[in-house]
Amino acid sequence: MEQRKAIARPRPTEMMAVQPEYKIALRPGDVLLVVDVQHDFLPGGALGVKRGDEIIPVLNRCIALFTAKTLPVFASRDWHPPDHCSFREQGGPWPVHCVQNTHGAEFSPDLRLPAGTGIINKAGARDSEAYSVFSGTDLDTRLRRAGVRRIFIGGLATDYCVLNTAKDAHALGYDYFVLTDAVRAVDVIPGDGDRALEEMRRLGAHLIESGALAL
Ligand code: VGL
Ligand code: ZN
Repeated sequence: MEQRKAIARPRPTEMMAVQPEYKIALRPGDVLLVVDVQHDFLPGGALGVKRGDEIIPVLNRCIALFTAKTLPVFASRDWHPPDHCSFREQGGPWPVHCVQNTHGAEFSPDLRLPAGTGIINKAGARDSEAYSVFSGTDLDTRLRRAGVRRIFIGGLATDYCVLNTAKDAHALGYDYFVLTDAVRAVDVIPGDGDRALEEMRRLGAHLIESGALAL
């Protein structure tokens, strides 16, 4: 009998993404939302997300597509005061990260944000955590003013800010897409990122690879 090699099973993230031949043409009403691509969430940072840097070239290609169609790009920053309640010193779960006006809170210089990018600072109040980019910000107002209907989401981290942003996008009635090759997870518990993607899919998120975006 011939011995057959085991066939690698696709990871859930890959199975849930649409096939590359599936194309989504960008149109007026679309926005790209780049979540928290800041030094502290990148490898070597205070709360570095494993392989988080791999999403930067992917996001840069997305930014180029949106810019080519003169569609808006928004970018969020986790923007904590030095004594934020999410820090361990205050009894929270995280190391000190993304403190306002520090190097760790700056966008990666490799991320090519276009002139006119809408900047959203979040979680700036000491006593409340805010993972969603909608939480305590004017993002919804600004998107509505810009006539946005479909939100394309990439960034960090899948299991925290991306997940909670997607939940709010759902609650607010937007059509929303998660760019599966443009997100990475903290994975405090292994599989958190894949479970977050599954939860978003269940809520109606379209999980797509960035290669599906077309002009
Ligand atoms: C985030 C943990 C703590 C995120 C922010 O941007 O996903 N995660 N603060
Ligand atoms: Zn934070």
